[in-house]
Amino acid sequence: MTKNQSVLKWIEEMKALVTPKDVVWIDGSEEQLEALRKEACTTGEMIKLNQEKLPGCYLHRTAVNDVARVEDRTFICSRKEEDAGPTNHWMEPQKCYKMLYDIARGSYKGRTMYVIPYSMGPIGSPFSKIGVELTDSIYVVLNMSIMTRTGDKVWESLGDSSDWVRGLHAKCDIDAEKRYICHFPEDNTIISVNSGYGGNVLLGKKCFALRIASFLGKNEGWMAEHMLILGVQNPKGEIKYISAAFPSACGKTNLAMLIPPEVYRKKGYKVWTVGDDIAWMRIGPDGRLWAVNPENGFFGVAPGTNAKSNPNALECTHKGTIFTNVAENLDDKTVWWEGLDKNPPENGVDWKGNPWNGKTSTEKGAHPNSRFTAPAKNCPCVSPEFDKGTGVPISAIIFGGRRAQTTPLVYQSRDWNNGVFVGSIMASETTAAATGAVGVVRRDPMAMLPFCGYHMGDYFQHWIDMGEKLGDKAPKIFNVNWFRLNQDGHFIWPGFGDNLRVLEWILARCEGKADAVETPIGFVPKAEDINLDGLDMSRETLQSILNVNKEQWAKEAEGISEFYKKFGDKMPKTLKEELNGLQGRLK
Ligand code: OXD
Ligand code: MN
Repeated sequence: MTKNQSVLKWIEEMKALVTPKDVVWIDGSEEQLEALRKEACTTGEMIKLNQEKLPGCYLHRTAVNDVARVEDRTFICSRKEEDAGPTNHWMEPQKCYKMLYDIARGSYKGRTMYVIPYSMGPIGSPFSKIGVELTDSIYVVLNMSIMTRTGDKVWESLGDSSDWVRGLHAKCDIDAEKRYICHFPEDNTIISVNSGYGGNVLLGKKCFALRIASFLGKNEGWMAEHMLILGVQNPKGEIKYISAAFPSACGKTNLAMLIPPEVYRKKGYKVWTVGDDIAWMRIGPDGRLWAVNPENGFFGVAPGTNAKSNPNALECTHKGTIFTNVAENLDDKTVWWEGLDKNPPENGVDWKGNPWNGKTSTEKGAHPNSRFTAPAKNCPCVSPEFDKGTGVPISAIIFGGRRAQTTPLVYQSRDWNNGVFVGSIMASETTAAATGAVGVVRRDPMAMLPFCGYHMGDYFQHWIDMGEKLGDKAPKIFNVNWFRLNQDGHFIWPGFGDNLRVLEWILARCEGKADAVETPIGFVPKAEDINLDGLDMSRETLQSILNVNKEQWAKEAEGISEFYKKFGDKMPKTLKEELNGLQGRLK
């Protein structure tokens, strides 16, 4: 417990609002967590899995109407509407508080209020920030205990400071019509009602570590980004760190846990995972950009995770993991999802809780957005720096998306501001057209569209300001596209572990050790400078995905120009000049 007056006062206010039958303070002890797991199994909230095959693992099913983040019901309630910007939903804060309090009032009746103190980032690290989440869900307590550092140590670290993020979660009736995920950046407050799905209710993750933290970062001079962080160790034992932003379904967790191709492994290359989703980055005493992963676990998408696509992620899920909305195998109390293996259970239960025979059913066993919540320490390649709290120095920042054409395998921006431009135009195709035709392009700047807690024009300016402060110590900025298709609609680049070949060129560029060809969009590798040893790919094929097609890019520039109009006066002049520069070079 804590004597912190700002915490105690707020909890009293919230108790008076939601009227719980009792209050349980989460202390971080294994005994308390174990008692909660037992209770959740008794009530049916969780199912205990086969403890020999999956020790410490449990299964949970959400309501069928509550399986994903709800962007259309997510609000940024800054005092002024223009501060939320055109890419966020906005509501006037007092009106929103009233609406939420009316929904939450009395909703804990007969239920327990759990008080979860948590630290985003290692406790006591200068990067870290503290939050308190109140919830009426044991599932939330147990997930937060994996995803963040929780317990009494957090109170010690907070002391009597009032600098912490308030988070109220109330399950209410899981009524989709009254579901709201609301952020009050100026009050350090998050309120989430009528959901039990992770991304909406594990308030430390998207709500705090991205939406609230991006706002704090702008005001305090640091960055909260939707980025993985990985370290590449070369045969000399030197480790260089990269952070990378991709929209969902572009393989972020796979890249973060990459297994080097055999020829690289033999030479002694290794990849270390620091984070798979979020990076908090600050300028260190040496003037470089340093990053920590504020989370303590992985909330990964289960379908498609298998021994080939990501053996490290699969390994993470073998102990101490909570599965959400995957299929259950009743014969041996294990779990299954599409893409795990070719052996679905015959005697199973699908994610909706219905009897399910994976051999004959045409229905999916696991929801496409089913998840595993696994402790980071389970990861075979977790970085030794993970828990240190000093962060890792970032050499390169990578942006990427899924593009059938147009964007080459990799290119380097001309400088920092041009790199900010590259991030601001990030895009992915919503449909991977089998014919190779270009799908519908959705722009998702820096993969932050659903997560930026303030006006995106101001966010771009913040990136530009950070570059100014970093000066010549700034990381180099690159863009990658693993998803170019050939005329038959097949991926040209093998992806997965072979992406290390591209990372090697990127890191060589950072050290001034690799050549490049200048194009209108930036610097692309010479085909002979990407290592193809052990890969069945000709230099000509590689060249075909390094080429920059001026006509396609002229069309792209038109789309960017249209997209930029959205941000009105807040669109930084620097980025408009970057666009003009690109258009000029394309002529
Ligand atoms: C996530 C997401 O869950 O980006 O990480 O949606
Ligand atoms: Mn994410």
